[in-house]
Amino acid sequence: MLISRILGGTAAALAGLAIGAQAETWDMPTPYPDATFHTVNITEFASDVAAATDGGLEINVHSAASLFKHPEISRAVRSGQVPIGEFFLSLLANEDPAFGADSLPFLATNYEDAEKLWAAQKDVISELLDEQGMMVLYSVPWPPQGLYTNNEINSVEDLAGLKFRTYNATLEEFANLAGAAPTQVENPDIPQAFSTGRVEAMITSPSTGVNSKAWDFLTHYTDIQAWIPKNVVVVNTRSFRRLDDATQTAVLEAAAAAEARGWEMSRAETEAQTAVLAENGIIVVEPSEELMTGLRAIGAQMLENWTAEAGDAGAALLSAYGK
Ligand code: PCA
Repeated sequence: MLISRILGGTAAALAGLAIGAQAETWDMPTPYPDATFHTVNITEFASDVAAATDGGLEINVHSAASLFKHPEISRAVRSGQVPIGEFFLSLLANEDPAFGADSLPFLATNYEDAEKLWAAQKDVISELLDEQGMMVLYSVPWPPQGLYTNNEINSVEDLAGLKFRTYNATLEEFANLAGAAPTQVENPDIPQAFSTGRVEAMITSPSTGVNSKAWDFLTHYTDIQAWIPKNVVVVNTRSFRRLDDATQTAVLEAAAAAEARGWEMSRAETEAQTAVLAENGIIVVEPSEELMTGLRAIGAQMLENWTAEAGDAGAALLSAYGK
């Protein structure tokens, strides 16, 4: 009795060890809160990987920049501190302008064009990340970016002097050209930045407006549909290669499914979350012709600056995109 119990226990312990030796856990830092559709999609990606590998690879999602601050996530994956992570693609525009193409105002403003732009960007970006020991798993866009304010905005002049929340260098340039006063605020800090008066206007998606309860501190949403920026999920190449073949395949298949699902979620969010803004009292406005003309002029100026900085590689990217 006793012996069999001991032997049974040992067998169970050995089985546990065997599973323990094979199973791997990946910590995955992401910048956005749990309710954000990107995070929901990533959670599903993680459970797809766990299911396809019978628990052999568990991805532990650390949302809302809880493990690394957003600007540190790409470096954490690059250095192998974590094997996988998500970040806002255009944050890397300071390394190469190609990363910032999707944040240029009025270059791609609908999903069809956003898909073409991603097709034109993907190889260039994959190569740049490969040089840093990273691989692109997939990329998902935010809905078209709109303008949140506390008054009706009829022209670019109405933006003059507004304390403007920004999320990357491109948006900062935009705010400066519009005569506003840019301040970088990370996504999870938006409600506090508005309630304490650090900022009083922003450009972002209906999704982020809803996730940050914009109606608590803003009154107007002007649907300018200015650009469609993307998040990207990357892995450290060495961490990926250490996985056995079947696990690598499971990750790539789950990534392809997450990309397709994410683009669908994004499209669906555009209308649904704009409606939620209105339901909560935000006045949703179609932009005036005067405002759009002024904003497009800023976009043209920014594209010119970008093209000058991006040189031949930038020209090739734009021609692959069809511009
Ligand atoms: N939401 C993110 C980035 C773009 C978007 O729509 C943010 O505002 O932080």
